[in-house]
Amino acid sequence: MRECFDPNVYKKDWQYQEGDLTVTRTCQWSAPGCHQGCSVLFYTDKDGKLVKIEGDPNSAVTDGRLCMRCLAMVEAVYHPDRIIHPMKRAKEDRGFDKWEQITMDEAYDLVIEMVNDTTEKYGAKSICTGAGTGRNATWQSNVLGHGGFGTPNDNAGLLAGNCCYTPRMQAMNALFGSTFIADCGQLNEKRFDEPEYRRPDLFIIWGNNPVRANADGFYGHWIIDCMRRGSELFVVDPQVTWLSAHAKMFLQVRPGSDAALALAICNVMIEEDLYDHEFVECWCYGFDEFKERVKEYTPAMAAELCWVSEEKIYEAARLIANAGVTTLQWGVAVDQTKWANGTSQAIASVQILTGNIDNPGGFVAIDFGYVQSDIRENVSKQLGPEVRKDRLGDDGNWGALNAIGKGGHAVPEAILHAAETGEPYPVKMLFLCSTTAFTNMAGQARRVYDVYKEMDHVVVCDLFMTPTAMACADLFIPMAMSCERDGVRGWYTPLRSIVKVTQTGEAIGDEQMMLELGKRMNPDLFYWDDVPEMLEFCTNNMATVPIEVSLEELREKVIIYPKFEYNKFRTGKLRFDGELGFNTISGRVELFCNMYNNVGMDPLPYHKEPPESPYSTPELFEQYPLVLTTGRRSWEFFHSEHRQLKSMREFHPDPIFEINPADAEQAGIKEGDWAVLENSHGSCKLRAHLTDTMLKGVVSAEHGWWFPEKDPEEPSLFGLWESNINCLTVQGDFGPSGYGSSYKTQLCKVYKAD
Ligand SMILES: Nc1nc2c(c(=O)[nH]1)N[C@H]1C(S)=C(S)[C@@H](COP(=O)(O)OP(=O)(O)OC[C@H]3O[C@@H](n4cnc5c(=O)[nH]c(N)nc54)[C@H](O)[C@@H]3O)O[C@H]1N2
Ligand SMILES: Nc1nc2c(c(=O)[nH]1)N[C@H]1C(S)=C(S)[C@@H](COP(=O)(O)OP(=O)(O)OC[C@H]3O[C@@H](n4cnc5c(=O)[nH]c(N)nc54)[C@H](O)[C@@H]3O)O[C@H]1N2
Ligand SMILES: [Mo]
Repeated sequence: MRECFDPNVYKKDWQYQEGDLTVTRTCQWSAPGCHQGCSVLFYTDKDGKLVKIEGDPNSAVTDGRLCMRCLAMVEAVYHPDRIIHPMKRAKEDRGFDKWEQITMDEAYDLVIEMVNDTTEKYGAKSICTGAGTGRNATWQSNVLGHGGFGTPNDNAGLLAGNCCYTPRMQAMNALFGSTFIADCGQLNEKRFDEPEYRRPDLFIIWGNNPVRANADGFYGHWIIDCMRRGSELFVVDPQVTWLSAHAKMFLQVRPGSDAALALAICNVMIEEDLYDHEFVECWCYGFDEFKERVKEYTPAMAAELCWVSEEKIYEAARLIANAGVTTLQWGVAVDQTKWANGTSQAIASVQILTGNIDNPGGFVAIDFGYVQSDIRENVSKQLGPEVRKDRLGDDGNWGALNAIGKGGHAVPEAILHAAETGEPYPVKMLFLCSTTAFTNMAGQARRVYDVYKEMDHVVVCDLFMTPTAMACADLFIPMAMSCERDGVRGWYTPLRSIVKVTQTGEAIGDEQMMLELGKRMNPDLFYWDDVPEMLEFCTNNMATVPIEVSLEELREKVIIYPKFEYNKFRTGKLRFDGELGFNTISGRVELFCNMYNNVGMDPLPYHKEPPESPYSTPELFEQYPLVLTTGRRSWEFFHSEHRQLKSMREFHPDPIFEINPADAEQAGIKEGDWAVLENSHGSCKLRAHLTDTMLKGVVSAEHGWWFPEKDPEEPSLFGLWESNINCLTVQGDFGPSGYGSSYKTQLCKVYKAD
């Protein structure tokens, strides 16, 4: 490892003094929200107040780097808008700023009262818990719901078609039997000095902007570390990104056409005999059927659909096939189309044909190391199958993979349907941790808002008063920032400590709240004395990463790397039975997918047009002549968060949409104009940013916008409806699997606002 900083200043002890300040080496996860878990130095003063945060140069994970949101942490922690005491409100005052501060004990009693009331009237399953994306808050409310409230129903964040990572994860599960990620050397502490490691020659970056998003445990700058060592990039995106500007080749595609492009690339790789014969013949299943299928996807056909040239598709296939070691880094754009399954399968197939599977620098199978999932599993085991009984979405009406429970949670659309119709039973109480549904997560904001308003009881556990909490919460429980909670970070490897260094008001960590409420409701199950004891139990009982470690040891070591191995399919380490090969039905990588076939889905990858597109609905396209993709991430915000931070709003004051200058001219829009984006589902208002980086015919609009500075009460709700792009998206139009939704494949028109 390099040491270009002063080791006398940046020490390796987990905690040390620097003048009057105590420095703690640990990781920052959430709150505020993020997927990463960057290694940080928290500086606290004599009174235990956080005064500064820096990146930890002694971390092999992030090497001292931090993003702008993390650098502004002190501003977030001590923000005057933060809610730091529990508050309740009468049901008739929903939507109005009429809160009454209560004690934490009163808050717990109130939750129990609400749970009992709902259970007596309708049964516990009428309670739904909700958690958002991969913050350090995805499991606690689920576990509490299952083990404390006694409901099988989680997932009331209502992400349409579970279209975040679930489709890709499921494709990997069905095709490979494990989860795979790009190997940037991050799985070993020695990184590039690990003798077995070699960097990829080519990254395939598909529908993803990892340097901004650092999504799903994958730190984007790992790619840059590889680029510095010679890796090249192939990027597929409708917009020029920093990475695509540095790419060997960039294909600027129409949103929603990715599967056609991937299958055409496969077509050329097979036609020109450029695929890896050893891998395909020895380790893949269903090549002949796959080969037949991709014959339909000629470069000429794909070129027309994707809005790229035929030559470029040939060139892409040759580049990928001849590159040497290639790896795949894909993003949520793959999931955010109705046909997410076929698309994930198609893109994964490109990688499979290169044969770079579980090899150094390739697409590698990882131990999930997902502490949260393991806790859930452990609780479920103790509760037995009863807790799953009658879960919403298990009745077979919500897509083929949901029908066999592959989603792992209640199905968002089934929850929504139950709440709207009372079928098969009503939904009457929501317990929400880390999600704002109609502000940001759900696809059809107004519809979800209507449903939430009708609930008997709503509890929101959050940091700030959000539009969702203001609209419908009866009880608000104030949650802790990352630096205010002890925890364990496990999302892939390595394992990282999360150390509490300060406390603000009565703010409480999600796990502590879960434990305290759990103890009151089901003490046999929530038997741990305190959070550290519970976390130690969890860490030492992870199904996926066998590490025995005390919390104290983890705290002192800061980061622990479990041993990582390559080529596990060649040594019998991927399959449940220890045989060679992959953990799939055939034991091979399935180009023809048996699991899909067994549940009545198309076993082969395919392209279908989005439900609304220039080709599937040409008449609608006349009315709404632009393709709309939404929610590309920005540096300053994590979803609906960070809008109250001055330092972020200085860089990014307003919601924007990006549009090619030629399209803007046609619509009579100039740089900075407020404009209305409208389609058959609804409309909202954003500011135009004219940029040549955007593919002509496509607009890209931001998501998650509300305005903490505006009137908090109904009907404004912090200006929620002004710029809410999820007024233009849908909920309930998922693909055959039950996954996928059109967040990134809508149509719209654009005109200047008054
Ligand atoms: N700063 C920040 N980081 C985040 C988040 C955040 O809100 N803010 N959110 C987190 C979450 S939950 C997630 S899921 C991840 C997502 O992170 P990413 O996977 O990077 O997702 P996006 O930024 O939505 O889109 C990435 C790229 O896809 C392109 N794109 C849009 N439509 C299409 C399409 O149809 N096809 C193709 N090929 N490309 C398309 C966009 O132009 C963009 O450059 O980020 C996580 N990280
Ligand atoms: N149009 C469009 N919509 C999208 C997307 C898109 O690309 N386009 N992306 C979708 C995707 S991929 C996702 S994953 C969803 C994400 O949607 P969500 O995960 O629901 O994100 P938020 O709406 O920001 O709500 C998160 C709330 O949790 C709070 N919070 C932060 N950290 C913690 C914590 O540790 N504990 C607790 N209890 N609370 C915390 C925050 O203050 C915030 O109010 O959005 C989806 N919505
Ligand atoms: Mo996401």
